[in-house]
Amino acid sequence: MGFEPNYDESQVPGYALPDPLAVGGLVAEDAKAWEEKVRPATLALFEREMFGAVPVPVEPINEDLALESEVADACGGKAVRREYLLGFSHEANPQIRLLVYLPKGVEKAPAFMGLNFRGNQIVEKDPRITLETGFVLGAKKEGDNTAFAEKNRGTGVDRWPVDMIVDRGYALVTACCGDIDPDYHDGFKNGVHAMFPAPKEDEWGTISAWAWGLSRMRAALAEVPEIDETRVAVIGHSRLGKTALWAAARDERFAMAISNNSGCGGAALSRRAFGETVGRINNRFPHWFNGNFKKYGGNEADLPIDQHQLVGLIAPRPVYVASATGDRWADPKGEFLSVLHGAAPYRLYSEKPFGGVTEQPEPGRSVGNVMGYHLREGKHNITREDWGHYLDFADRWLKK
Ligand code: GTR
Repeated sequence: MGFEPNYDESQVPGYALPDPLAVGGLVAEDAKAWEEKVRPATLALFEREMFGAVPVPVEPINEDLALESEVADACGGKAVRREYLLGFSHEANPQIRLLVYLPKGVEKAPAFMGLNFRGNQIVEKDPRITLETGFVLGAKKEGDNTAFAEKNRGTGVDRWPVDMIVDRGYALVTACCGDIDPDYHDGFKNGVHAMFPAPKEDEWGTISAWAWGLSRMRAALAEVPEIDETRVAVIGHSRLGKTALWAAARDERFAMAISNNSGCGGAALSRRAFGETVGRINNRFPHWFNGNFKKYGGNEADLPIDQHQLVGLIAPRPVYVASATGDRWADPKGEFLSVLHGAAPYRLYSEKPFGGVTEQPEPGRSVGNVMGYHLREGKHNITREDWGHYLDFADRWLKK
């Protein structure tokens, strides 16, 4: 199979997108039919054909949140910073270390929750933040990664602008994605996978495990009195943007979702096969999606779903998708089109969910309504400019 990426708009194959309101013979004419029939049927298709369902554990798995540390002078004195350890009632006992920033003077803060690639110590150049000792992106699969993790201390300050976030009255919760599941193919033995039976063809890969971890993290926030766990926006960049969309689609307790440059398997329409394709992503990252998704490499037309429906599954909750001009691998146009065509379920709740937008806006301008979108000038990244738009959007929909 030739998987050379296509960057020529005229070479995008003709395609017909599945109707988000008519799935498996079920039709949603109103919000009730959407919620009771079409939404569950759509979610089941995404589980079975793409991300994979969470296997049933042998014993019920309970979680436990323990406070590890607290400092009152984080981020130049603007925030209280805590570390918590989220553990599970299983002998494999994977542990997720949460790094939490609380804005001062806010009683019950809404929060942004997102995973990071290289450990919590990237967020601030402060030696008191516990170093990630497990697998981090860019390091060796096995063995001692601590020197690499230490070298990356404070390198994520622009990606995680805590000053902006707490100034606007939001809390921030992050954890290393590798704490939930190390990002390499190990036959689903490490991370939280170790607490569950080996996955079948239709059961989870790494993205679904990350989403499961995010849900457990959100639920655990019930024990953090300064945060309002009913107002949590799940956010992610790139592969973690794919994860944020799936996390919000499967768990309606996330109040908002933000996908930054999520691309193939995230916001980008698979059928456009522009930049990264289903075949490429499955070849390079066989552990991200489930076994069934492998059928669709070079065969996108046979997918019973497309990514606009993933966006639609978040309805009626606010959703925001962002692209970057230099991130053609992630297909900015395909990311925009998912919001446009994912609006159908949203229209069962409000008239102009995307604010009447029909064309991809010029770079730098944020558009929409309860569905938001912007195209940033620049490369594949998440920046303070992106966060500025996300904070404005959250002010509109998450503030009381
Ligand atoms: C790339 C991958 C993308 C995106 C990106 C990232 O290698 O092809 O789908 O996930 O990694 O996560 O940075």
